[in-house]
Amino acid sequence: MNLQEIANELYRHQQKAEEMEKITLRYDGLTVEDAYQIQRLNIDNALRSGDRLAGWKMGLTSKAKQVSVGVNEPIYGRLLASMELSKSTVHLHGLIHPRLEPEIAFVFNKRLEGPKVTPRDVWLATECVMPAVEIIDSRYKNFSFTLTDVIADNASSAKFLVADQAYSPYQSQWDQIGVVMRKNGEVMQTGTGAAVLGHPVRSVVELVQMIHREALSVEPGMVVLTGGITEAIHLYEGDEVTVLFDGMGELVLEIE
Ligand code: OOG
Ligand code: MG
Repeated sequence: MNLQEIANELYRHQQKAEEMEKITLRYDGLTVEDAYQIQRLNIDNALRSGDRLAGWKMGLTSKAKQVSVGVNEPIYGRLLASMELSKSTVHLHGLIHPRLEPEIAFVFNKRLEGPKVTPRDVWLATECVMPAVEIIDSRYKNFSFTLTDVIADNASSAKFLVADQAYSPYQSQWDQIGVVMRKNGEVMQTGTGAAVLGHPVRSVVELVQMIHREALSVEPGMVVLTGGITEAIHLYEGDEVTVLFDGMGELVLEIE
């Protein structure tokens, strides 16, 4: 099995926004470790063509997300600079079957590494916390995959947007932040920060421990998305999505 070839295939499908069969249907015996290796090789392709690693994302850190995709454990993915939206108008061009989910983002001013990192270490390394949304887009047909498939597909990463306003990590109890997501005025999903592993800081702890297995770390300046608080909603041209974070204003997205 040539992991580089699988990575190249996924990369092509990401670039062209063309859906594909699950890789686990075609390659027998792929492990989770292989899948993370494929993810890394895939991202190396992007880095070689001039992109930059902007940070990390955790996925499937809430029950709502796990149930909606039928995968029961947290995963991580890599965020590229090219995935970050700088304005609230989003073009669906280049996406296959995009969905949007509310998240809490951390930005760091110190390196975080090692197998024994604690929430205290995370707070000491955190510059700010921000409301965020992620647009995910599986490259697999019907948005259907196993744990191994979704890891290889960079945890369905596509785009993300963080709020204009940053907050002190100590401003809020991030597990108590309520979120209301509306589409075209209608409430679609509601949730609370605690949905993410009890507290979003736990997601950062888990990430640092997971990437330590590959001898990697969270670097100063990087952003980490801690995982969807609610189930993701489908996006279509013409939609207006607003995500209200208690006491922290609203993120508004116009889908074109
Ligand atoms: C996998 C990515 C999950 C999250 O925040 O839970 C994710 C998927 O749902 O396609 O980004
Ligand atoms: Mg997400």
